[in-house]
Amino acid sequence: MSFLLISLPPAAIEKPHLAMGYLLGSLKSNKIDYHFMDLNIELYHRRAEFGIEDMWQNYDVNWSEGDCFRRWKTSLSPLLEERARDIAGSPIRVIGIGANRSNHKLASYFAGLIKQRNPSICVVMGGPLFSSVKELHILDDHCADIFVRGEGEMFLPRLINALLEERSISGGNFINRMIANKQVIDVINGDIDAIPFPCYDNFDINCYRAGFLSMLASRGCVSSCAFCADNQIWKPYRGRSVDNILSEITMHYDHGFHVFEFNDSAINGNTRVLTDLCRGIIKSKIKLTWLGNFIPRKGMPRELFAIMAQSGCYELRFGVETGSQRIHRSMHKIVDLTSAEGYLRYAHEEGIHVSVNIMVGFPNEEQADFDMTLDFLERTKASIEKFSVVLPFLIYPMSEVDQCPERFGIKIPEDQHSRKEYQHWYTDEGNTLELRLQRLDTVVKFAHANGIQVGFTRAEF
Ligand code: B12
Ligand code: SF4
Repeated sequence: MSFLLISLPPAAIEKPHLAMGYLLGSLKSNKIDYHFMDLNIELYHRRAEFGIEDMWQNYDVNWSEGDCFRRWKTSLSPLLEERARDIAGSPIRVIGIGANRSNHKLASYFAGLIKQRNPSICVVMGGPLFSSVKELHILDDHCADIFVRGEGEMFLPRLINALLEERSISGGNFINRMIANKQVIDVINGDIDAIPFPCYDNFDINCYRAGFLSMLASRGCVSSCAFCADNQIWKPYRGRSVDNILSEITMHYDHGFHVFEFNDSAINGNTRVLTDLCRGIIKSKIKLTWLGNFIPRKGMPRELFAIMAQSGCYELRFGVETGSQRIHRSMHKIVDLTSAEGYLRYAHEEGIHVSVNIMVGFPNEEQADFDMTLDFLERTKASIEKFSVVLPFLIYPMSEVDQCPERFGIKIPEDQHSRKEYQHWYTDEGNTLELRLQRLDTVVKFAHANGIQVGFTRAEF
């Protein structure tokens, strides 16, 4: 055994973490001698033992901040030290760790424990955290030997082979350089049909919800919303072919998986592919259930909703955000509100559960815009089952708004030390946290008054 991939918390607990599945699929098809340590699911199942029961709640707990950081460090250190000792004394020579905004301190700490005990082990870190230089600066210089930015599947096997054979990496499609005192390899993302299918052989599948898996039919997004980081992380938008997606679905189906959640930014990035995919599922006669995100943009035919329903679509999450087309223009979001009203109704008529994402308080949102949101909801409430996400506008790290707050008239208070304080931004026109919370409260009350479920919201902001 020469390579070890580690999944750290917090990561998915209902179904296996898709990125890990993809990386394992690629290691397997490249015949790398590997092992997988799913510390996320192990710790989740042992959470009571360590007094960290609440730390996966809504995936909204930041393990790298304040009290949470202190809590896991105190309770998990003995276990992590033991694991580090085991790894250091094993034949493993290269370790891969996936890091995100929430677990980067845990990733650095664990990697540090391993390196202290065996400095010759090479630590490779990858994951969505490294997409911007700003994020690279927050990491300790020595927590890993190599930082990989971008999609890992096609590159990691080449890197492991090179490291094990102590030679330089062969082939192209990457840029190797020093950034923020770190060796950073930027992978140039390629054709996603060429990526081997995810593999879940190494997961303890009984720990997850039965028959449930994540899928990805595309990477990137056809919209460039200013508040979102996904379009910055995944560039450019690339879709898989229908045959490729169908082959993967069939493979998982044959292994007993029949509920699929598409993690795509939007399942309707390419309407033709979506239509053909649904037709392909219907033709194959496999009975599955699926759900995904849907951008309510122009040009989605009525028939598409019928085909989606027939192919097993159970729920669509519509990124409506606001009922003001003016605010959509400011957000750079390609939503067409007139079409959106129709889509919510069509989906509901076809028996698809309609979830809607709402965001209040975009920097230039005025009372008249907010009233339009309430009017939109009033007109469409008969079709809506749930507000999947209802939030005050938050500045997401790496989004356009985060990178250029002044472009949106945003002022950031100087005394902010944490993500929470960062959300106290305001504009000279009177958009304050207090106002955003009032608007949030109005939408939540609207939901309760109309029997609409409320999913993810953050009342404490
Ligand atoms: C679906 C989703 C979830 C689901 C995951 C379901 C599942 N079973 O996989 C749930 C709800 C559980 C979830 C939880 C969280 N999520 Co989330 N999630 C997403 C979303 C929408 C899609 C993820 C996905 O499937 N991507 C596809 C896979 C293939 O990509 P990937 O994960 O980035 O992995 C690739 C590369 O990063 C790299 N890579 C990854 N790990 C490693 C390791 C090594 C060694 C190497 C070399 C490469 C490598 O190769 C992978 C394959 O190409 C993304 C947004 C997006 N479009 O990516 C946000 C996103 C990943 N989530 C994010 C966050 C912050 C979280 C949370 C930490 C929440 C929080 N507390 O804030 C938690 C926990 C993170 C986790 N590890 O799961 C951020 C990460 C930002 C950052 N800078 O770290 C994103 C980018 C959203 C955003 N725009 O802010 N998430
Ligand atoms: S908010 Fe949704 S539609 Fe907009 S860029 Fe992000 S993923 Fe795409």
